[in-house]
Amino acid sequence: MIKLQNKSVGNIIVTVIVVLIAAGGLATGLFASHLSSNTPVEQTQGNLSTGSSAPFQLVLVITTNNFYNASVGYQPAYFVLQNGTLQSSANITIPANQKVELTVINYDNGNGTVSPIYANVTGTINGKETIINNTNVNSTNGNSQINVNGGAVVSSVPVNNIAHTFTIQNGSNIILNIPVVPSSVVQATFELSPGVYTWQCEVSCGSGPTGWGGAMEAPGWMTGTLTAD
Ligand SMILES: [Cu+2]
Repeated sequence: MIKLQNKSVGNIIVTVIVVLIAAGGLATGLFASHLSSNTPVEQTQGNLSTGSSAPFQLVLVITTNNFYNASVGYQPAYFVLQNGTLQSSANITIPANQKVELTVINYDNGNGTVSPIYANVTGTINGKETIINNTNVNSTNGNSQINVNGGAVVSSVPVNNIAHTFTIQNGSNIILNIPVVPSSVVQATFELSPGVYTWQCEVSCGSGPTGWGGAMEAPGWMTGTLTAD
């Protein structure tokens, strides 16, 4: 009886091992078939994202009253709006050779001094930008002469009514220039070839006698890099 029981225990152990091996084989088979069936799906998703006409969304927010340091005080700054939070604009990354829809939300209600060449929209689709909202125009205090009624599509803005610009230049060649009027939301679509670019606001909105100190020369404030890859 004892011997028989031992045999039974042995049989149970063997059975358990066989079941485990079979289950392992089945699991491996399932995993392998899962992998093989997933491979073409992943390729399709990759094709969809790279070949899609949906533009990459880049949202920049300009705020004022950002504490710079004790001697300069408060300065305006660009931020990148990402996952619902404001993040540094020191190093902005976008996909290369893909349409980028840029939205600039500008909370700065003041204008500044800027060269007239930066009043022109440059480097965007059709050389235009859309001003979606401009509280200075919509209020009785506005002097921008821009009629915003559900969005104004413009190729330039009045030079005396520019708060900031988002500009990329290669020497004197302006690759991208988005003039942003006070208290506005501006939208434009552009595309860049691969490279590491420097972006700069061309309105002297910083500190010092020329207004080119402080924020104007500090990455993450009114300048920074933009990497397209
Ligand atoms: Cu600026």
